[in-house]
Amino acid sequence: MIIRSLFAAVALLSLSAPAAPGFAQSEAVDGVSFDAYLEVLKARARAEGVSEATIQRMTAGLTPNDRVIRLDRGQPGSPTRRGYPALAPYISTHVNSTRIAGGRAVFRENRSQLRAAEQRYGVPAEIIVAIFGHETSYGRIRGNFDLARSLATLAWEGRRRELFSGEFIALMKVADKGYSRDQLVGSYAGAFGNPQFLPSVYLRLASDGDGDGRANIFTNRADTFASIANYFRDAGWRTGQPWGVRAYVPSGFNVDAYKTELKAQVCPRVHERHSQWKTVREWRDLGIQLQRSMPDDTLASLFQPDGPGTPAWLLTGNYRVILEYNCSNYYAMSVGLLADEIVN
Ligand SMILES: [Ca+2]
Repeated sequence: MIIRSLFAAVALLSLSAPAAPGFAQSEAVDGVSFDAYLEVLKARARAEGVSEATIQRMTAGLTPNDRVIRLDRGQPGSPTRRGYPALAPYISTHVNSTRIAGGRAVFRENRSQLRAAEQRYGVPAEIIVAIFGHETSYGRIRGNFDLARSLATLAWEGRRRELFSGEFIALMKVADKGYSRDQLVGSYAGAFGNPQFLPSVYLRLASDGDGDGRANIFTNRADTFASIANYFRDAGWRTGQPWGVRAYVPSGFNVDAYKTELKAQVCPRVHERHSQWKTVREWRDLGIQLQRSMPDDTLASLFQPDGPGTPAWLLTGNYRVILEYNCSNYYAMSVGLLADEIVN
C-alpha cells in the first residue's frame, strides 16, 4: 500500500512538472538506483560464468521500463470473497471456433513432429497443441518486450527481487547460448517463445526436437513441442490417463459435502475448489456418471465450478499437471477442453 501511494504521488508529480531527462516514475522498494542495481546483476552474471560480451550486448543502454511495473502491479489478485467468476463465459471465449480450428490445423500439419514428442515424453499431442494455443495463439503472439529490460526492471523494483534477479541471470545464460537481444523478447514478465517459458525454465527444460543441437522455442515447432512435452513429463504427467472427464451429478447431490480438507501450499485458492480425491469406483457408487470411461481405480476429484445444475468434471492428477504450467482453474479447464476439441 505504501509503495502504491508513493508510486501514485510520484506519478502525480510527473504530471504537474516537466520531467527531467532520465526521470523515472518508478523507484525501487529500497531506494537503490537502477544503474547501481544493474551493476549488481552484471557482477552476479559474471560470477556465474556469463561471458563479458553477452553481458555487454544484453545490458547496453538499459533503462527501467515503467510500463512493465504498471502491468505487473495491475495483475488481478485472488478472487474476492463474493466468489469466483463463472467458468462458462471464460471457456466460450477461450475455446472458441477460431482457436479450435487453429489447433486442428496445427495438429494436422505437424503430425510427425507431434507424434515424436508424444512418443518421447508420453504427453498427448493434443495437450501440447492446446498449450501452444493458449500461450501464444499457436505462435502468433509471443510478446515484444525486451526481456533484459523487463527482468532488470522487475528485479530492481524489488517486490519480488529474488525471483526476477534469478530470471535475469538465467536470461544472460540463455543469451550466452547464442541468442541475440532482438530474439530475446517476450511478455512483460519475462516469458518468451512459443511455450512462454521463463529463462530458468528454458535452461532446465527446453528441448531439441529436430536434432540440430539447439532448443529453438522461438520459431521451431519440433523444438516447441518437445519443450512443452518435457515440461509436462517433468511435472509428473501420467501417460495414458486423461486430464479429466465430464461427469453427471444426480440432482440433489451435494458437491460441497465432499470439499477437500487439504490446504495446498501453492495457489490454495485454486485447489480449494476441488473435492476430495476418490476413486472412479467410489464416485460411481455415489451416483456420479462419467461421459467416458476411466479405470475404476483412477483417483479423481469432482469439480462443478459454476454450482448446482451446471457442468461437472472428474479431474485426475494430470489436471494438476496442467495447473503446474499456469495455476488457474480457468486456464487448466480451458486447455483440457481445447485438447478434447482438437481430437474429437
Ligand atoms: Ca532444434
